[in-house]
Amino acid sequence: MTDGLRHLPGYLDAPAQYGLAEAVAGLLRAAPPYHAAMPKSGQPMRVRMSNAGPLGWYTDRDGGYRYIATHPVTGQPWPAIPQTILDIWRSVSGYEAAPQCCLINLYDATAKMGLHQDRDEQVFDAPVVSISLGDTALFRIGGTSRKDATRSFRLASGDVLVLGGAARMAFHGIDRIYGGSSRLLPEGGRINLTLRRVTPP
Ligand code: MD3
Ligand code: FE
Repeated sequence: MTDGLRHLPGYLDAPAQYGLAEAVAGLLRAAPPYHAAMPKSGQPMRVRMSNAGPLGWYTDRDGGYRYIATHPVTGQPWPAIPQTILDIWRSVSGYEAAPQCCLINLYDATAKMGLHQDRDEQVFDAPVVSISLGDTALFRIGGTSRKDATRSFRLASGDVLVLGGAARMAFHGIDRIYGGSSRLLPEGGRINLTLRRVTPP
């Protein structure tokens, strides 16, 4: 069902988590978070987002899901992906080239992300690598059809998830955030960093 999924609980120790949280705070000063909007309906997503890297994932009512090279509000290029994050990709992805997108998802205690596939990329041979910081999330993953059975597990601060093989195209989402479960982030909530290769190397 989820061949190619690797869950690495506690991959990052506490100092590494604090370092990453600091790095993300810096990225968000350069590229302030926003609410992206669903195609056609224009319904804003619950999660606030921003990006680092040459290509940022974005959606709005008229343009739909896509990758763009500049911040939708400031018009500036996205900040570079910090070296510590590139090092994590290098260590776990098994992929020859660097990720082009580091999507930053910001969850408050009430935010969720509905079941979806990641399919806006030009290449699917690279895994997706996800890093969790802050409050624990309840993650759900199924198969390549929306109707397939799903299973759930928790993603805690410092966990890394590698989605390769069949899991790369699996439906997945975040059903809930356990508010107050971590003290890493002063304001609470959860940060997810999702690393993706978008174009062929
Ligand atoms: C399984 N993010 O940004 S991370 C996303 O926690 C996204 O914010 C969720 O889904 C989050 O697209 C889940 C884990 C994850 C990320 C990408 C995947 C699981 C995945 C791609 C394919 C299959
Ligand atoms: Fe996703």
